Amino acid sequence: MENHTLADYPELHEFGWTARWQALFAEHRAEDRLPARVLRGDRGSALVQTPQGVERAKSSVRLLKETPQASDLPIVGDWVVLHRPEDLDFPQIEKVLERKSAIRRGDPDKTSDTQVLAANVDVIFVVHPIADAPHLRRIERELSLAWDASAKPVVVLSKADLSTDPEGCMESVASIALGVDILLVNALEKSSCEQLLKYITGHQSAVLFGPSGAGKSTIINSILGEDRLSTQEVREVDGGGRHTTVARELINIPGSGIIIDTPGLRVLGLTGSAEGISSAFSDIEELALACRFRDCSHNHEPGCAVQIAIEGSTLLPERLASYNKLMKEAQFAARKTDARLRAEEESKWKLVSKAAREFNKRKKRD
Ligand SMILES: Nc1nc2c(ncn2[C@@H]2O[C@H](COP(=O)(O)OP(=O)(O)O)[C@@H](O)[C@H]2O)c(=O)[nH]1
Ligand SMILES: [Mg+2]
Ligand SMILES: [Zn+2]
Repeated sequence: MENHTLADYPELHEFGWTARWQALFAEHRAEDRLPARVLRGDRGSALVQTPQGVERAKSSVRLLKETPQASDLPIVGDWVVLHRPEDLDFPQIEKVLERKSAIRRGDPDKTSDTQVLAANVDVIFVVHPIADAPHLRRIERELSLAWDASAKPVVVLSKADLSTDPEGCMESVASIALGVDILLVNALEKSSCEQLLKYITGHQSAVLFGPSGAGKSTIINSILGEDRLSTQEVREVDGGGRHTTVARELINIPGSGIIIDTPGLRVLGLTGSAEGISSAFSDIEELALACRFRDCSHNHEPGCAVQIAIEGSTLLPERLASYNKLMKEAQFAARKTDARLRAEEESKWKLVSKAAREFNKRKKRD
């Protein structure tokens, strides 16, 4: 499907333009319409890459009206249809082409159920520092979100140069990051960071995901060989990085692929989906197939294969606790979404029945 001899818009090729986007754009093709990729979404406008260069664009009023969910509005990585009428100062984004993947988190400010952090990525680099022992529970959470995104997760253990036992860290992460490649990286070293490039050959797109101060912006700067993105010194006292990347930004690595930088997020809420968790905890899910009861909660039911694995020390109780915690959180998020959808549905029916009552009243009068 991903055809690399695209006659149309060769200028967009290095930004990830493929046959998929060509086909989706074809429906909207018109004289003053152009395809473009969102490089950065700012409040109210977006920086987009068109076949002719970089421009600032705004979502059209119609797009805003027709998009009920904020998470469906243009976000970094999106491919969009740009309308560029001559009498307007700003090109308008008319349509967001159907995403092939999206990394989401539960939205902490409840404007919608989930917030999309980046769209149309092939690879998600879960960047995690190992200057201190890796935070396995956070990695499990990040991987659960990553597995949900229809993209390949890869764990990048950064600050390997500051670790006293990088190999040991890698081993402990390997025990919880099943089926995932793990890279040891010193973000300050170009050659070390270039390990990431083999995952995005042929102009594929990746996003860097992980806590603030992990080295995400530093990795991109090292690969580019220039200080394109601002980075922040780690505070000596608590070792925590400060928040420096405010915008999510799409960077084209010449001759390679695309990497999207994201700011570290303090709150990393799960979405209502359990699928990512199931993939991230395939060991537990597999054990559970052998539990006597299909709805086993792996607590104290007889014939629980998960508890037997814990007793036999082939599964750590912390990992089961982490799985249970994430599942519970996802179920809560799903209920919240259901409640909101129900409320919307109810208010819609209230309007409909009110309209019907008024209609009947009028009919009686006539
Ligand atoms: N020694 C060392 N320092 C690093 C490494 N990665 C990042 N840093 C430093 O950690 C700080 C935070 O990095 P930054 O790239 O801003 O993190 P971000 O928030 O994930 O983008 C900066 O001062 C970097 O120089 C690494 O692998 N080794
Ligand atoms: Mg940064
Ligand atoms: Zn069980």
